[in-house]
Amino acid sequence: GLTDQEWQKVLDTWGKVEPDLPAHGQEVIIRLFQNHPETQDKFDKFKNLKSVDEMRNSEEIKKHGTTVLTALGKILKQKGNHEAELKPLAQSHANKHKIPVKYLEFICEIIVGVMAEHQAAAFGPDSQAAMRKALELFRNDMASKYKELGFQG
Ligand code: BLA
Repeated sequence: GLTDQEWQKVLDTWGKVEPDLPAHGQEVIIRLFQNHPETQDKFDKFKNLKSVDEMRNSEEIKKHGTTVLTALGKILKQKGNHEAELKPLAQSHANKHKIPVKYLEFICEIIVGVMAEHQAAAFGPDSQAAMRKALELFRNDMASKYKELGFQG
């Protein structure tokens, strides 16, 4: 787990991201698709988007990015006691969307990268390390739920 101090750092930085979730979310999804094109195939609704320009102009991408970061923010605010938030998410991601843990790793690393660029001042090395720990906890707990559900992930 994380210390109180580490959670404090995670939530302080998240507070800087929150006023502009759509811009951060849009950037995260576009970068995910650019760096790991196989992830785009998981989205029926985004399969038609070919260029970065098309992605930038897509309101749906912005909307999905906002959904992702809103859900993640709710999880982080539980400081590890996120069972109620994680359960439905693991269920949909195992049974319906079929998202491997590897893809969760991809997006988590991209989230850290986007935060580092957009929030450089608020996101020093200690905060980055704390955020990585929090995201690792999220992924590990998703992975255990996947196992319970029989999804190899
Ligand atoms: C949908 N993803 C969702 C939803 C939420 C999240 C809340 C809508 C509700 C649901 O279907 O359960 C949450 N998505 C997240 C979070 C992260 C994220 C918290 O990416 C990351 C921190 N989901 C993934 C990854 C992919 C993914 C890595 O975690 C793709 C590589 C896909 N999420 C995905 C898909 C949908 C979805 C395909 C359905 C999209 C739709 O058709 O509306």
